[in-house]
Amino acid sequence: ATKKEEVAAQKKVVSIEQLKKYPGFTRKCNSLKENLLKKGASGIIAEFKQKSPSKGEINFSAKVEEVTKAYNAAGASCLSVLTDFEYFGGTLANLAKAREANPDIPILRKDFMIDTYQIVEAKAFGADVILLIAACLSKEEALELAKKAKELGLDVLMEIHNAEELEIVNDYVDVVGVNNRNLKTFEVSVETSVELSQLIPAKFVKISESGLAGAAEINYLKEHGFKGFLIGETFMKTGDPGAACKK
Ligand code: IGP
Repeated sequence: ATKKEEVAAQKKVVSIEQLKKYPGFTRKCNSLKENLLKKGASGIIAEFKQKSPSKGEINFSAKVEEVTKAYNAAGASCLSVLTDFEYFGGTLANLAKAREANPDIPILRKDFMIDTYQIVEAKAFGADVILLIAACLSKEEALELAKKAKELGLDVLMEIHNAEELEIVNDYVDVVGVNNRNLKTFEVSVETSVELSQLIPAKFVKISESGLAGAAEINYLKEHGFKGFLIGETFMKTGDPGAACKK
């Protein structure tokens, strides 16, 4: 099923009115942007990702509560939980479990957001931040989704991977993420972040996403103004993701 069909089917099962009654819907959100700007923040956005289109299985035995708790204890600035099932094996249940285990750290719902229904759903299941992928959205769609997220008190992370996509970034966006992974070839290059860094208006907090493996790379990105670093596979592929995040 396409994401559109999937969302349409879900809407029939759980209405927006029902989602608004979930306890998560009325909680106060933790801000990713504020956390990244805190003095001494690690900037690490640690992701729970069990499989991916580029790598296949990464870690099917990991437990979301355990791993996210360990990331949190290791000093992550934010958690990222995949909820897309088809490509990443993620679920909304994983998001809810991560929230229950970690009340006070921002959590990003990682999915392909195309409908305001998913924004309400994100909040209801405990997210604080949503991802908007510029490559998947028109300028109008991005605006509608970002507006809705801010209305619900969520932070908005907009992902770009080239200069043209900066056109889609709007004033409701809190954080701009540069994806180092080329979505067509799956190749990763940290230079993508460095090249785009000067083009991103200073009012946005900048993060770098994908393919990050070590402290040297992170320091290099910090020199180019990046405050956040989204890391999944490097942690998840080890037997102990929390310990890997601590390093
Ligand atoms: C994490 P990595 O290479 O550290 O596992 O990457 C994250 O950046 C990646 O999962 C990601 C992603 C996305 C996944 C970035 N943008 C959009 C799904 C959809």
